[in-house]
Amino acid sequence: MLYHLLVPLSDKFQVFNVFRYITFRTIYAVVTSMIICFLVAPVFIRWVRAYQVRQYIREDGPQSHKAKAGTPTMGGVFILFAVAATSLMWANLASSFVWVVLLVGLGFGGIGFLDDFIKIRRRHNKGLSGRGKFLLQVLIAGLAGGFLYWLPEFDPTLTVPFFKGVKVDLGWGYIPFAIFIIVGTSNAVNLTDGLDGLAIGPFVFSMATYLILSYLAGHAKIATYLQIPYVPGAAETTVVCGALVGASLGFLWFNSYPAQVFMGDVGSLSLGAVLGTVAILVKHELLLILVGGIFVLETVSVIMQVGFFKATGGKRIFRMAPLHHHFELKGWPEPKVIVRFWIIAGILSLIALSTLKLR
Ligand code: 57M
Repeated sequence: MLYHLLVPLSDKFQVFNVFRYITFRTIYAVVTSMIICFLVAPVFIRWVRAYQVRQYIREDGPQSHKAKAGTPTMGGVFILFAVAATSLMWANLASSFVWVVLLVGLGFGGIGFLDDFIKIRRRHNKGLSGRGKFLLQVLIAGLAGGFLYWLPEFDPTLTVPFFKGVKVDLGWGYIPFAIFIIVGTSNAVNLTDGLDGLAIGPFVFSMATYLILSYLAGHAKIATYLQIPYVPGAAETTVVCGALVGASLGFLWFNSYPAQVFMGDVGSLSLGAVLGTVAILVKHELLLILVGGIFVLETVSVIMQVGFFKATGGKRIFRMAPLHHHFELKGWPEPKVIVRFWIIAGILSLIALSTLKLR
């Protein structure tokens, strides 16, 4: 909004020229969405307490989680509100990339909201059916993938880290690939969100990494110098990434141990889907394996545990999956598990950025 209102006035008021710059608008998108979270979260937490929108703890979980029963949940509602309001305020709304990210986030947030709402209404930790949730996710991700595939200025080919200039043309197969990335990342973040701040911490590192990558990919000279694909229009995605980073930091303020609020599926599904979508938009999809390494590790631990459990008639590789529960049951205090996962997430983000030079 501010971009459209103030840049045209920059002839008369020179100072408004600053609103042309993506760096300026991104910095203030981070600050704005964090402040919105600081203002809205306390009101939201009081409201959900009053209306009993509280977490039901599964019986088969770690005993330490019993104390968490009743923690307000669905904090993802104010994360999404902060991101949407900030993007509308600071982003160039003529950018189709901005709308793809926002609509995927709101779509997956709607699925998560429905899931959380059913859990609360039925007073236990089982919400939407797995199949129903999955089909809705595939539908929204498919619409996003299809839109990008047919978007004239978007090149629907796959780039490979470390190999400059290598492009894999999947043809219309790009659409199921995009669905896999978006739905996979969404569910990976969802699985990870099992300890206070455990999902949002690595998400801040991942989204900050893609904030940098979207800025680099969106500028022809920089992209050419780094020999990464130049993606016209990707730079504007940087502003939405800024809103996501700011809202995540604002949420972490309240979700840090001991959590005053959980994000709920409305938060984890939407944030994961948005991370996958941005990775596709800036054409660094495969790098997500590194940037989102914590989410990958957590998901792989579940696949290994369930697979081994079925193959051996009940034996387990880990004490419990996902991986964070394994360390909890090994006796690591919750904060130690959380901060160590953050440290790994930060290192993985740095290594991912280093691949820009390793080409
Ligand atoms: C998402 N949700 C948390 C909260 C959060 C196949 C199987 C691996 C699936 C997996 C599962 O149920 N995943 C769903 C994890 C839940 O958090 C809520 O869900 C939202 C995110 N979707 O925002 O609203 C619990 O996590 C804890 N929590 C915190 N702090 C936070 O900031 O402490 C969440 C956020 C909350 C709270 O206790 O209630 C969850 O874990 O359900 N299943 C599991 O993760 C279960 N693992 C399992 O079944 N392992 C088996 C399988 C793989 C064979 C095994 O290893 O043998 C474990 N999770 C729990 N109890 N809580 C074990 C059972």
